[in-house]
Amino acid sequence: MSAAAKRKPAAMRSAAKKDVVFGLGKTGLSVARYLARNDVDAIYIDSRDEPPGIEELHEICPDAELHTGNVSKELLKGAARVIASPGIADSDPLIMAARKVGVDVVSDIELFVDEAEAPIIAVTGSNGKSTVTTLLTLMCDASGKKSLAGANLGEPALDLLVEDTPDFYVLELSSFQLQRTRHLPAAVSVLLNISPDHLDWHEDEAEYRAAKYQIFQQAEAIVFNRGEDDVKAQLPDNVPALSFGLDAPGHDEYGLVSDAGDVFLARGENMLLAASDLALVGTHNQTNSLAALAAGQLMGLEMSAMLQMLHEFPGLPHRMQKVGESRGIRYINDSKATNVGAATAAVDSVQGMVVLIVGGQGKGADFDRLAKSTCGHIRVAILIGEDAPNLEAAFADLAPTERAADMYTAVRKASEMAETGDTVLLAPACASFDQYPNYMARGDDFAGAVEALAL
Ligand code: UMA
Ligand code: ADP
Repeated sequence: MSAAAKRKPAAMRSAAKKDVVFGLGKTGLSVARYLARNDVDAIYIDSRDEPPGIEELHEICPDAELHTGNVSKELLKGAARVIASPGIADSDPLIMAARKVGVDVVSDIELFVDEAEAPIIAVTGSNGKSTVTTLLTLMCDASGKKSLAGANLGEPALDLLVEDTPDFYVLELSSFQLQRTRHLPAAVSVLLNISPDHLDWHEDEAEYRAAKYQIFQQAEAIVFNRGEDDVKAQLPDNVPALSFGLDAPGHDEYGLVSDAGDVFLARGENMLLAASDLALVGTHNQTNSLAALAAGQLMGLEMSAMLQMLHEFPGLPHRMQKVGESRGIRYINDSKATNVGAATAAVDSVQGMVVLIVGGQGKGADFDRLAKSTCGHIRVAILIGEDAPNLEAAFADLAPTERAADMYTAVRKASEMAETGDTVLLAPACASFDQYPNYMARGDDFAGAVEALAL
């Protein structure tokens, strides 16, 4: 596999025009560090009056030209290009102004691929990205290969470049990052699944899907979910593509095979591992495991090392994490289920009835899908956060609902209404930002509330 193709480095771009770095969060600061390392001046802007990264920007670049708050569109007219942080939507007036005058708007990932000296493994999907990205890095370790993981998960991609060149960069890529990346020569591109999300950022579902398909551009090899017909239709011609799915696999594909009452992860006709030997729980994690095996095969990793990892890796925090059990009632934290597809998968992976704690910021989601596909398993849905009224409307006539003003009230109500054998599941199908700084704080609050029940 070849290293990423090279283009003109930032330092050699026109000196007359400056890059505009838009956003002073984690991404913007990583861009500042990268430009400073390359001795390139830029103009920094952020639409907030007091963005979080001001102090750090001045440490990186004491003379940085910075504009915050109500930034003039005139600034964009003379820009070489805009390097925009992922949280800023294309509908932002400054992004629209830049495009109107023909200024290119790119992601940090576009800069990263210019410099990366090792093969890039690019992972996207509506759900399962962090799990598969982490699995791949663990599988690399177990196979004696060095990998560095980052982008939407953990460190911003450009910060990975300061470390020793690894055997592989494993990048978790969001639709926001992919939408502004038009040059991605990945050694392996993995598209796990697509279900609607981020409809408050993307214009519509078609635009969200198109952003996800950007992962295929210039890929040297592809891993895809053969259960997704729309994805199959997007596969480029003449690029090796390896599929995974929950059905029986064809020759060399990855899938599930039943034998004498047991289910096995299999490659073609070869049974690899009993599904019951996976440390991860849920059918969705069987698909994630199959996708990781397929990608790992294309990366040349050792099968036995990969299978050992699947046997050991229990999953990341805040994903189907058991945080308590009492009176035969289990409490599971799946705070990272921030969209309808993830919450549906979480409910599906639970045996027995579910008391579901759900709600937050819906990002324009269609909750009817969630209510219809889960109602048979729901004892009661306890509704939290900003979108509680929309969830109440969606669950009306399908499952009982209760509102709760905060997590402690939600957990107390859930424990009162759950019956022996039930699971109390936090799978919010929403972002957390109306009530919490992030999904981790929400998950911690849930775990704290469960502990406070003094089980
Ligand atoms: N913002 C403004 N004005 C600005 C700049 C930002 O209001 O001028 C706001 C954004 O609207 C957003 C917040 O600030 O609400 C943060 O945006 P950002 O683009 O500065 O975010 P970063 O700190 O750079 O973090 C981003 C990713 N965040 C988003 O995509 C929203 C992080 O993914 C990622 O880990 C990080 O880059 C490093 O690559 C987080 C995320 O929530 C975990 N991602 C979404 C998800 O996983 O669902 C896609
Ligand atoms: P991402 O990084 O894409 O958000 P994670 O691996 O962090 O993915 O998982 C987030 C949530 O999505 C999990 O808590 C789980 O509820 C759900 N999930 C994980 N993998 C899948 C999958 N393959 N299909 C559907 N839902 C999934």
